Amino acid sequence: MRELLRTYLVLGSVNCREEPLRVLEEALAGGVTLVQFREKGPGALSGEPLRALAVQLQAACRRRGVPFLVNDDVELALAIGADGVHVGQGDEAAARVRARIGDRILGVSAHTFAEAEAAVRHGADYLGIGPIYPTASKADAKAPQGPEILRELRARGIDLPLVGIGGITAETASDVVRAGADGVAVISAVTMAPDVRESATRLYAAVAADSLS
Ligand code: 3NM
Repeated sequence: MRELLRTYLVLGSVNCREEPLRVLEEALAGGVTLVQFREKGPGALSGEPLRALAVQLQAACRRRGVPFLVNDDVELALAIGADGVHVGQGDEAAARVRARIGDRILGVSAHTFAEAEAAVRHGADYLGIGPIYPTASKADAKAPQGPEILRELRARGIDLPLVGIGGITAETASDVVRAGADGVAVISAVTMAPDVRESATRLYAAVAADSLS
């Protein structure tokens, strides 16, 4: 799990300047290690177009052997046979999701030690910790916490794989990993980059350099 979290791409059609499949394929070619389909925000797809996009993106991940997770929508994840689900604090409670998805990957967003501790007890495989830096990709994001939150969680005994999220770029990825994350989850640093493939490669290299040291 820790290696899968190194370069974690979160995306939906709303986050892409061009065809989401093309953006994803470029990002996969650049070295993305895990993908979460998160179709949220203004203009988000629903119904059959949502499912069709999920299936298309999942197929691209399969071709590369990269696990494909679905944000929030357990029904959709089960219907298409996704590799896992990521839920926030407001989504269906983690323990219930775990019961429904069996041994598929379960990721949970946590913003405090108490939330992290509860998610561990409820059977999460990894935690998404954020926002680390200010983000424009999530309308209801909480206040940025800096990499310090990761240090605090590690110091207080959270051993589960952790990924930092929120405003992270290739320039700041090192700080996030050095603070205790196994990897970084990003939307805009990759999906909005002028060169998607190159941005994924740079992100992967930044995380890998610190993971080995
Ligand atoms: N969750 P970007 S921040 C999806 O804090 C998401 O839990 C967050 O996008 C959290 O890399 C965030 O463009 C948005 O900042 C991340």
